[in-house]
Amino acid sequence: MEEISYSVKMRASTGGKHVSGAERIVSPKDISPTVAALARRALSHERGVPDFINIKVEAQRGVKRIKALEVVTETVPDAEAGWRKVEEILLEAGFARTKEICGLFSETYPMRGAMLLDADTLERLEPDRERGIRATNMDSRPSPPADRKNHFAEALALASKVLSAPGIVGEICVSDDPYYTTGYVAALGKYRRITVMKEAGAETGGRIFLYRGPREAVAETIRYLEHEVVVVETGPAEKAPRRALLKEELSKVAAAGLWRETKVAPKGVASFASNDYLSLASEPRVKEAARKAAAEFGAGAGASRLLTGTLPPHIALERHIAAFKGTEDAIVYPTGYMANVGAISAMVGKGDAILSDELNHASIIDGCRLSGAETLVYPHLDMDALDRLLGEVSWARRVLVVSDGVFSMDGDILDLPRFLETCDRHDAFSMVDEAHATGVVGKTGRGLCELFGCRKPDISMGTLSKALGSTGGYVAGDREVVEYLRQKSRPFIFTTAPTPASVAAADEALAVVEEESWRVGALKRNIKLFADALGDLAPEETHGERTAIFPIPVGDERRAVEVSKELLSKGFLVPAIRYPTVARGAARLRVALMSAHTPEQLRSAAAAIAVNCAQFGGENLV
Ligand code: PML
Ligand code: MG
Repeated sequence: MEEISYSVKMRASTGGKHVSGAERIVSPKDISPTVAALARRALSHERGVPDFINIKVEAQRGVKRIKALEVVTETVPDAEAGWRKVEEILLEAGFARTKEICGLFSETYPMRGAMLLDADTLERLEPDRERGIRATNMDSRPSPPADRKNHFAEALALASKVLSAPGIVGEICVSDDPYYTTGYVAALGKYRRITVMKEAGAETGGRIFLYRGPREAVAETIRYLEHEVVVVETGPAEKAPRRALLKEELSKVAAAGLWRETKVAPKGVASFASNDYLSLASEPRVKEAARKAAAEFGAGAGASRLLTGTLPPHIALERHIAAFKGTEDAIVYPTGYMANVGAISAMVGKGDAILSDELNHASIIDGCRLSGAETLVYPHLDMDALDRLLGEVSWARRVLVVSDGVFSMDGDILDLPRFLETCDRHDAFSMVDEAHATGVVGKTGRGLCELFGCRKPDISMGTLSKALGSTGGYVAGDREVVEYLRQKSRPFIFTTAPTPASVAAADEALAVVEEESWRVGALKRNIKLFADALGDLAPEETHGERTAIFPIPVGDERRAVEVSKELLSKGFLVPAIRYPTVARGAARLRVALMSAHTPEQLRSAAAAIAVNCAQFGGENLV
């Protein structure tokens, strides 16, 4: 044990409001790195940059050493179950008025320290109710890194000190950090971690210390809690078993209302959840093409494209896409996701820059990450911001600007002429993802260039999986660009070629789109009919055009799921879209229209949506 120890305490605030606080007890040689680490911590708190950082270093003699409480993890599915667990533990530990004790958490959030409660009479014993009791002057061995918050290690040290105080028989803690949902009950020598004690985002929390003993001894208990210097020996860090870690993460997902299921489309309901906009997945011509290709070329391609996996259907489809898009060449990937990841990561790398719209699809974001280029995110559809940012990346060797053409969760459309003009002026590569535009936007469904009557981006990406009813992704562009991708794009090179059936199906679907122009026309009529029926709930048109995607804002994640369930019970499948697909608190219903919807289905769905969104308050509706 060190001869003299020093306590190092950091408090950071902005405009008098607490931002971050932490403390360590260290030997003299560790003062300087600890001060540095605590300063870094103060400067990196998500609550913001502090304007005042106070770091106090004080010699402490007579440091007391105690053992840490034993840690037990209680995995619960949600906060309700978490609180049932708390009551169970309190009963087991011999407390009678468990409900009343738990109920007092409605008063702890504004307090700076803990509530000190007589465990039996529930009398409040803290001299200053606003301030509460602040358990400080403790650390653990080993001590967790000081430069960032470790909720668990710091709470374990605190709880161990608190339970070692004279007269203290228990502690209950709910984090005051809105997104930290794990809490604990300390009693009978154990620290029982409860995986969920509040809903994510809830501004609640606090601590209650339970006391049993004579009133005359309370002052000594408070002195011990606030001033006695205690080092807690935790031994080797608790290694949560691998499975327990996964369970804990899963219960957090559930508690936040973000649980997802793989879904089978229910029978007998009208589905507004499909991207099969032109109903080509079930078109007999398309299915027949898939069947024939499988019969002739096999179920799988058997190798990657650059070995022997390239078969006649692959060559035919790439030519057909180039003709349809009016480009020199095209390259096909097994999925749309791979097309984005593959194109972006090949076009730019270290030393390069990407400018990416903040609402771009996850596959674009993943492509940016994989590329190793510096990614700058610009505000949604803000071409002035894009222009400004492009002026700031002159250090980059190559610059790529990437945007969805139709945004998958909002259904709005990129101003392609301005986008291209801006990219050209700064000599940046332009890339547009037309996953939700192909087969939908433009008079004959050829996408944004057709809508605007403008030239093509350097990289026109799209999928075969939505309006084209099959599966896969493509990039269309000049010969040089496409050839470059064939040589450099790892998701193209290092994977087995797409199946003959999926490729032949997409090829046939393209032919149907070209030959049966009524399909695109029917989809456009349905879009107009639905927008009229929705009235004020319909999103604004962009560039005089609507797409097949209608977002209906709800806001709260759980509420969006409730509305979606309510609609399903009325025969309409309209999915709720939640974080992480969209931002937290921006949950919505997402309606996707198809050419095959009947006018009656569209009108009744619009009416049911209007009723249900009003019924749920509608305060988030614009
Ligand atoms: C806090 O510091 O906000 C309280 C943290 C409680 C930690 C619970 C745990 O992870 O064991
Ligand atoms: Mg806290």
